[in-house]
Amino acid sequence: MALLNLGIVAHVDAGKTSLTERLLYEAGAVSEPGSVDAGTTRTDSMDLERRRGITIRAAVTSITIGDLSINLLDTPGHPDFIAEVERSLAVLDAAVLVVSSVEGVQPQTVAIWRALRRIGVPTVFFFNKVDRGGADVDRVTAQVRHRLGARPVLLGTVTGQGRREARVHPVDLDAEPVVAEVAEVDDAVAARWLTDRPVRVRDVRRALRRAVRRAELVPAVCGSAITGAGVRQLCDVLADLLPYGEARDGPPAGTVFAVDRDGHGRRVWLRLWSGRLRVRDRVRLGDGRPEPVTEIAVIEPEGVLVRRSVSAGQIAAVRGLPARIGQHIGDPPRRHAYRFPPPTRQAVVEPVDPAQRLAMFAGLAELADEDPLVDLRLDEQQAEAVIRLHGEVQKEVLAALMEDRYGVRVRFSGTLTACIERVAGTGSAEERVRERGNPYLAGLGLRIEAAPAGHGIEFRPGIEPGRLPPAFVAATEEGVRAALRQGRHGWPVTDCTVTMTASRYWPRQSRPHQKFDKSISTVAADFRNLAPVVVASALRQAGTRVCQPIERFDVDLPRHTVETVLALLGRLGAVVHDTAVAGGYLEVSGTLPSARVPRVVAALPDLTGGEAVLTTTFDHYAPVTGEEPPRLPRRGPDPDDREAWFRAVPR
Ligand SMILES: Nc1nc2c(ncn2[C@@H]2O[C@H](COP(=O)(O)OP(=O)(O)OP(=O)(O)O)[C@@H](O)[C@H]2O)c(=O)[nH]1
Ligand SMILES: [Mg+2]
Repeated sequence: MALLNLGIVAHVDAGKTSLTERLLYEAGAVSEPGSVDAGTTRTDSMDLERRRGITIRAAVTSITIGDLSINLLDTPGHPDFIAEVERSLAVLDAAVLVVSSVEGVQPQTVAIWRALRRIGVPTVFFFNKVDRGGADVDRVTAQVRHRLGARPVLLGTVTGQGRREARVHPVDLDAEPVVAEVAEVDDAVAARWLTDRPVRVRDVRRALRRAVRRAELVPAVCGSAITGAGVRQLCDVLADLLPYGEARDGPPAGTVFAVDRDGHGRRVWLRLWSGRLRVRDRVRLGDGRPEPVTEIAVIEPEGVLVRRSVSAGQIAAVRGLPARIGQHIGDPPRRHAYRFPPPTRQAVVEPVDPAQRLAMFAGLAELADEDPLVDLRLDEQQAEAVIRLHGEVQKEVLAALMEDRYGVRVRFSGTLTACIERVAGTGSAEERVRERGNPYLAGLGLRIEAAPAGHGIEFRPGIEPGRLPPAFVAATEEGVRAALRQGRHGWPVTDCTVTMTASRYWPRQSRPHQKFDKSISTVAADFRNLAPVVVASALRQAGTRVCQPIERFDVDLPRHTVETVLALLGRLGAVVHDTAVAGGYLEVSGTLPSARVPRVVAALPDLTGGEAVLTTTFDHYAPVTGEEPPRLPRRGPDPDDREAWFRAVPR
């Protein structure tokens, strides 16, 4: 059976979860559509999602339409959870972008549309909420054309718009407006149409399919996720016009896009691109040791069912693999990664009751495993948890999760702008085994070099394979990554390549008549603990530069306020790139350090009588010039004092 992995994506509250529920009902998977407002949907299954009526985690369900099996991925719309959407897009075959026909194109619609285009995901629009007062399908069609630069092909018309009785009527593929749109991108259809010869439905369908796959045209359906109007038609379009995921032969290749826990423990969710993965197969992730798959559950219309294997194209929840989000099995197809904006704020999490410190860390460690944004920083003396944030809702959600799941009440202190450190030059360092007070049974050399912006951290074993047991290479990488979470100025270091240039270990040994003896044999911890010492001196040599997030801003200013507002922006370090006059307003756009945004937001209402609206989005990181945003105190031993490190982390 053909299989389609379909994402449902949109701005917050556009109706993704309601539409997912309605599709389940339409396909006969549930006998009654669940409701977001009553907390009875299948995909908003976390307590917190049901209480708040918002989606926090992407969730998969499955339906069958004719010969086509569809995995539906319902995603969150709130910008605080954009990272979750980013992870989901990486494993999809196609997407439905839901746009409310009342609110129209919203900021997150634009962000998600750009991501879909960049990754090349074939898309269908669903113009939702035609049953609500204020709905205007023509307006939203024009908006997606102008604001998104998309070419929608509207395949339905609506009657009774804005009322509960609104109905949607299909438009035939050989109808004039459809053919006109398709003729724009298909020469064969254009040739017949322009010479007034009849255009056959099957030719239009073929041309339309091709244009959807190439993302030249976007089929659009209108309707209501609540009354079900237009949803049947959406199903037809999905089955008829979208390209199915191809199932390729070959060795298994997959991408891990989520991690969660159920009553039986930890599961990793992966999409298999090619081959087949069976229970008891041993799988290697990165440079680690091969680990056996102990259980496979595949998403099927009846639910998540335990199976002996998962095959190419499918999504499965797998137990046994210590995989992290974003890791790959085998060699997956290269997709254009799209980076949504990184979190630009950070805060320290503390337990309200100091006695719950350990319980808090245990809980946060699990949440960090499920959400890579929860950035836990620990050291021996003073445990502290720092999380990177997109916004206030994310904070609330984390606090509620900690209380619901682990019974720990937490509070946040000191929300700060999250800067990064970039490596300035090149630095090398080496620690030899048992020399100069090195207490660990390991020798290690590392070279750190600057890499282009956006590169992230790349670790290269750099030595011939087999020279060092894989477990020691993995432990070194772990130690390197942990050390880079705090650079010389206390910010995470990124955009660099770290190469292992030397290594030495003592093989497993035992004394006569005894078992393995750790005191005379190297263990993984020796490499994990030595790595930060070598990183610290290599970084000292390379040098780092603190960079702060810079936002792009847009603001419309009433004419009489222009002078005072521009003066304020200038004082706060803004750079104006563009201005345009529109009506009585001056549209101003430019860039501004994130750290200054709150001050502009606070001052605008008074300066403009509440008339100006400022929108900002992350743009890039730039070296701090002038006043550095406040930073968290650096934790752990002084990076320039090796002995202090050796004392702090004894062997
Ligand atoms: N009248 C009407 N209301 C709708 C429709 N679709 C969704 N709603 C309502 O809009 C609100 C948001 O719907 P959801 O389905 O939770 O939207 P969502 O896109 O999943 O929201 P997030 O996951 O939080 O981003 C709920 O109160 C729904 O009942 C529709 O077609 N018509
Ligand atoms: Mg939702």
